[in-house]
Order: sequence, then structure tokens, then C-alpha cells
Amino acid sequence: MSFLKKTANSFLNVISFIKNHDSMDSIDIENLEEKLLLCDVGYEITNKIIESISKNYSKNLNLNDHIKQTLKDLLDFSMNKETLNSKVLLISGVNGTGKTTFCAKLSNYMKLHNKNICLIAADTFRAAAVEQLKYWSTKNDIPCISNSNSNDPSSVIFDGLKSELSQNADLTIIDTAGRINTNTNLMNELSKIEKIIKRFTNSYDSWLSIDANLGQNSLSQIETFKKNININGVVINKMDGSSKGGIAFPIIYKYKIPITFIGTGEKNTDILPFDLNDYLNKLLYEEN
Ligand SMILES: Nc1nc2c(ncn2[C@@H]2O[C@H](COP(=O)(O)OP(=O)(O)O)[C@@H](O)[C@H]2O)c(=O)[nH]1
Ligand SMILES: [Mg+2]
Repeated sequence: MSFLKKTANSFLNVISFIKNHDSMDSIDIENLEEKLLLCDVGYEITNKIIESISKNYSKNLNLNDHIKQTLKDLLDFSMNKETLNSKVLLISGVNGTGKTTFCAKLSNYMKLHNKNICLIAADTFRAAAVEQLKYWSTKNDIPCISNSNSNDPSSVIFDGLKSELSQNADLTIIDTAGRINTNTNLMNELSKIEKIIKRFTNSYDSWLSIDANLGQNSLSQIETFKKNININGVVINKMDGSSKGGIAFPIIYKYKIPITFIGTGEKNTDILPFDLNDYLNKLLYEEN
């Protein structure tokens, strides 16, 4: 069963709805719009898809091909798969979106790709979060730097990046505390963290973790985080079991931020690099 099953079903609904009509004129556009919005692609992309189908409609139009091509045309700006060239990666996001799990999964993924990885557990708000990352790091045999005596994430990150473990690693992945995007203090703290990282390097990656189940709400998270720090990638976690996988499209379309990886479960190995073409194929063609 594909992790995109539920999202694919929403797209299937759109396609069978159109197929059940003899002509575009006989389709209630509001109804079609509603069905596309249920795929979580947002208003702009919904309208683009309807516009394009209306323009090209014929009885023989292959809707799967057509929707795929429309989305590709809208989104296929360079997705730069080799995004992880820098030596430091900061993971931020709202509580419970899957940050810590993602750090664990990515470190394992990179290790399997022969990279030397170091983790920094900078969620100083919850001791359990540090323990959670340490658990995974032990399991994956990857060093994890933490400081149980500090409640200042910036200082943990400073010490971590200064350490030999990090200096010798190909990539240091930093896990941070979850922050609600409306809490100004916590958001300001992110800017401070970014300044610390910049003391070591100007070439770092900063990815926002979002929860696929939140659909359109994730867009406002991106909006606020972007105001406080540079975000050059988005990770969509919990794609398995979500019917809102269409959220990937408005993120790329609206913010021109690449989706870098997706989380497809709670296990160490439930991670996939995001590839637009594969994603569209899974969504529109695969037997789910
Ligand atoms: N099904 C599923 N669960 C996930 C995924 N990623 C994380 N989780 C679960 O979501 C919960 C919160 O994850 P956590 O990494 O602690 O989130 P954080 O607060 O952002 O660090 C945990 O129970 C994880 O096991 C995923 O891709 N799929
Ligand atoms: Mg966490």
C-alpha cells in the first residue's frame, strides 16, 4: 500500500467526477472546485487545474496525464536534489510535526549514504526530547551532542558546532524545540540560533518540518517561520495516513521552497527524498 493512498483517493475522486460527465459544460464547477480543494492543493492550483482541463477538454482527454502535466508545468522549477551540500542543517517547526524523528531518520539515511554525521540535541525545553534523540543516535550509532545542564539552545548549538565531533563530520543536524508560530519569544530565539550558526558558516541549510495532516494550516507556519529565519527546504512528515499530501504543491508553487524529504512512518527508515515526478506518478497512476 502506498503511503500516498489517501491523497491518491482524493485525486481519484476528482478524476472519476469529471469522467462521469459527458462534457465540461455539464459539470458543476463549484462542485469540482470543492473536490480539488479536498486534495489540499489550495485555491490557486485548483483554479489552474480547472482552467486547463476546461480549455483542453475532449472525451478522449487522459485526465491523469493532463493533471500531471499541469502540475509539472506549474511546479517544475529546479528542485535541486543535492540540497545537502552544506555542513550544518537546522531543523525547526511547530510542536509534534516530527522534527526529532526526522533528525533521527535523516541521520540514518545519510549514514547509509556514507556520510559522517553528528547530531546536536538543542531542544532544551524538554529533557524527553534530548532522550528521544539520544535513543535514536545510539540505535544508529551516530554521535549526539547535548547538555542537560543548559536551557539555552544557542549555547548548546555553539558548543556542539565547536566540538571536534561536529568539525569532523560531513553534516551536523540540529534538532530544536517545537515552537508555536504565534509565540514571539520563541520565534526570536530562532533568529538567535541562526546567528550562532552563522558564526561558524554561512553555508548552512535550514529546513522547516511540517505535519502532512495539517494541510493548508502549514502554509501559515511557513509564513511565520520565514519571517524569523531563512528557510531553504521543507520536510513533510506523517505523509503516511494523511489525505492532505496535495499540500506539497502550494508550498512549492507559492513559496518556491523545495520539499526536500518526506516522512512516511515512525521507523528509522521511513524517509524518502522528495522527487516531484515520482510523487505525481504515485499520486496519479500507482495502484494504491
Ligand atoms: N505516522 C508517522 N508518525 C510520525 C512521523 N514522524 C514522526 N511521527 C510521530 O509523531 C510524533 C511526534 O514526533 P516528534 O519527532 O517527537 O515531533 P517533534 O515534536 O516535532 O520533535 C511521534 O509519535 C512520532 O513517532 C511520520 O512520518 N509518520
Ligand atoms: Mg522534538
